[in-house]
Amino acid sequence: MSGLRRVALVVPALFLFLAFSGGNVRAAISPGQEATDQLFWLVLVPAIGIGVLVMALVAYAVLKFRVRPGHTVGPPNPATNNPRLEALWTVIPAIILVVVGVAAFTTLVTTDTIPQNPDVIVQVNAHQWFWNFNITYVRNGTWLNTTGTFASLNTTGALTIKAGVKVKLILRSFDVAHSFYLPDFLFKIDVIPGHENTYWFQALQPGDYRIECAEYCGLNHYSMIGMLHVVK
Ligand SMILES: [Cu+2]
Repeated sequence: MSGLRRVALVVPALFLFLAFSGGNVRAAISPGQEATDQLFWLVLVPAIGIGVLVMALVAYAVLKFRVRPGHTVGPPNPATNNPRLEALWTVIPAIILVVVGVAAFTTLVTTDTIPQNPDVIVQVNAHQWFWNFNITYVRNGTWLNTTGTFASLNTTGALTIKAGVKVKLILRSFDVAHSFYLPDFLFKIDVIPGHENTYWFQALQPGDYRIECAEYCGLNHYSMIGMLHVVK
């Protein structure tokens, strides 16, 4: 086996190994995070393979066809117009684009379909410079909290949610534009004055997750940090 052929086999194998071992290290944090990560690896691994192949072909052509003593003139009748080759390099990228398009669309269906019957509705109120949460538990279409004694719970800075419940978010800003960012869940949604945005998540793993503001919103933007506590 030639050195070049060995590299052509080992490099994609290495990337596939890294992709699948890296992708499976942590259990899914939410359905949206899992779908987004899968799409990321599905695009990244072939993209690296194609990138390596193109760079290898460029390096091969540069070395093989460089101008050097005794090799200053090209072949007398270079081959042109190869319909088979042209069909291949049109059809293969088209197939890749269709696969990526379908995968991206199915990912969006998972991440952006807000449940019709959420277990909890959280109104996220963005202020300069803190997050305030109005938490309402929804059971059988009626608005109740866990104990059934009051309609909602209001907290600032931290939000506690049970693992597994479907949470619908209604996001409002009371001053300037902010952005509600849950890095571990791989989602970010704008919070804009005068407009309500809605989104959702379902936390699958108990733990503490950072909430950040991802839109520069003034002097203390950096301190606009909150915490999502997911409990069993
Ligand atoms: Cu902000």
